[in-house]
Amino acid sequence: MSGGGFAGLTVATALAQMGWSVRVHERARELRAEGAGIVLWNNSLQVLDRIGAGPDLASRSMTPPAYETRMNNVIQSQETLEGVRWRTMTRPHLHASLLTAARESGVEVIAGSEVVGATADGTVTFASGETAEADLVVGADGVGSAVRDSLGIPLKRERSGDGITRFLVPRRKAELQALEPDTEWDNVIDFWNLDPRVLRILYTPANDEELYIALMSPSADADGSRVPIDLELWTSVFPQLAPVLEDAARIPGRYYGYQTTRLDRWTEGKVALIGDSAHAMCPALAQGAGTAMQNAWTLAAAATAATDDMPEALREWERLERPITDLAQDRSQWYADTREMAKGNQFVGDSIRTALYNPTDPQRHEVT
Ligand code: FAD
Ligand code: 5PR
Repeated sequence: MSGGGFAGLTVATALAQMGWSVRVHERARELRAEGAGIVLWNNSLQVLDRIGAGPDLASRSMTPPAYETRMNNVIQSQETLEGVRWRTMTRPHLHASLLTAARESGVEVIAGSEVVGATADGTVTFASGETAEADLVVGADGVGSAVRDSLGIPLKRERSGDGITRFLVPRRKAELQALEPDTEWDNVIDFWNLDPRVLRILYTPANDEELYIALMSPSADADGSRVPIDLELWTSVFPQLAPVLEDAARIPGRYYGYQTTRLDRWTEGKVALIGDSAHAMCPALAQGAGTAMQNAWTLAAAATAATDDMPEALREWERLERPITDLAQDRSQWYADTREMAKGNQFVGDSIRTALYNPTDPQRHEVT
């Protein structure tokens, strides 16, 4: 396993529980998640349940009453998402839950170990110059994947004009309530302003104490995409969020441009790619990590069921599982290009299909 992020820890845990002996090589010296908050849906929550991470995850995460969308502070929709499983949490909490599950399942996690490449026959090379052989190599080393690049798999990158800076700050619910008493401050609130200037704040409570806020602006807008944030600009457009914007302004922050990566293929011999190394996507549907964990589970199951031909089993896994991830990538890119999310009622039809998928259901590909 190359990479100890959400994809790598999930596939490692699933494989270990299915009887494999598993080693995760993580480049960073410390095992922790970068970034702020995250939304997960049924597709990944099913996987987290199956690998035993569910209860720990639930202890510090929440399901907000609704996903609200506003345009110029006018409510467009409040989607209560009846019958849809979803939860919000911080990234560090999700990572810690996965790491606990991995260790309890006997996964060996080696920090400070950088992978520089792999070959189709299952040989992995490390920055130290050492090599190792494996029956299955998984490249879960993120959007800049060394495993993917070493295999020379052709890819296409599509960049968007918009990008985002994300923060974890204290909830300050009472202060927000004092400023806007009629607002349900436990909701996810997607505050859009398109006119006269494109500025958006996605407000996501992650638990009782922590709030995830993501500030979006076009990369061409120098003040909007500046970090640390331009407090005066953001509070002038979103005065009701002033208390939490003041906290965000004290954090250095980093502006990420949206992008999609599409590969010719996700596998090469005994090597499979999952997560951002294979299918990085725009965050609109909140499915980057979700699809990473979904594909981690299905890959572990497919590799475990493989008899003597691992490369063929991996190709068949990609054939079956890739369409649902392609759909999430396409929909997320489309939302990023059109900003159609600003109209509200976004989680319907094809835009909710990945979220509803259950990768642990053995009957999921049967035509009914
Ligand atoms: P990563 O999290 O990038 O992990 C890769 C790991 O590999 C890292 O630990 C890295 O240090 C390690 N590594 C890298 N290179 C090497 C190497 N050579 N050798 C060894 N180790 C290496 N997704 C959601 O599901 N919901 C959301 O709400 C959501 N919001 C997002 C918001 C933004 C602004 C962005 C940019 C993304 C968002 N995503 C979301 C997507 C999500 O963050 C990613 O899809 C997810 O983190 C991918 O997991 P991963 O394990 O594939 O990659
Ligand atoms: N949803 C989530 C998110 O974090 C972002 C978006 C949508 C949970 C941005 O980070 O549309 O950009 C989005």
